[in-house]
Amino acid sequence: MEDCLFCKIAAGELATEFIYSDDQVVVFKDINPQAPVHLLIVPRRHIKDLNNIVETDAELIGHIYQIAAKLAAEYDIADSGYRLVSNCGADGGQSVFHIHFHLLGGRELQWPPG
Ligand code: D5M
Repeated sequence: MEDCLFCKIAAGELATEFIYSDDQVVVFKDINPQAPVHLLIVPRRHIKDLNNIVETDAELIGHIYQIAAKLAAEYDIADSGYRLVSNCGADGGQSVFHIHFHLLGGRELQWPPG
């Protein structure tokens, strides 16, 4: 999608170092980290937000969760614990309207979030 920041990052149009990438997703460090580990898992295909997930995206979403667990193990936060979050809409705190999943860990996270 034109003028979408995460579409441009996924397409390699911006100088962003990928922690992980495959044919379905890219993963990179959040520019404004909220925890010692703060990665963004982003599907290559443009989906605006959680409201736009459809039945045929089930495999993609499952894949994203698998990648999150794999990265949590690689970053040594699997045992201590971590959070996978997708903000949706203005009240949900979404600022980039290309769906993405925040993988946060490396410190004790508070609940409820702000
Ligand atoms: O999360 C959007 C997140 O995207 C927010 O935590 C900052 C991050 N961000 C924005 N631009 C970049 C670039 N260029 N690289 C890495 N991270 C970025 P949301 O849930 O939509 O508020």
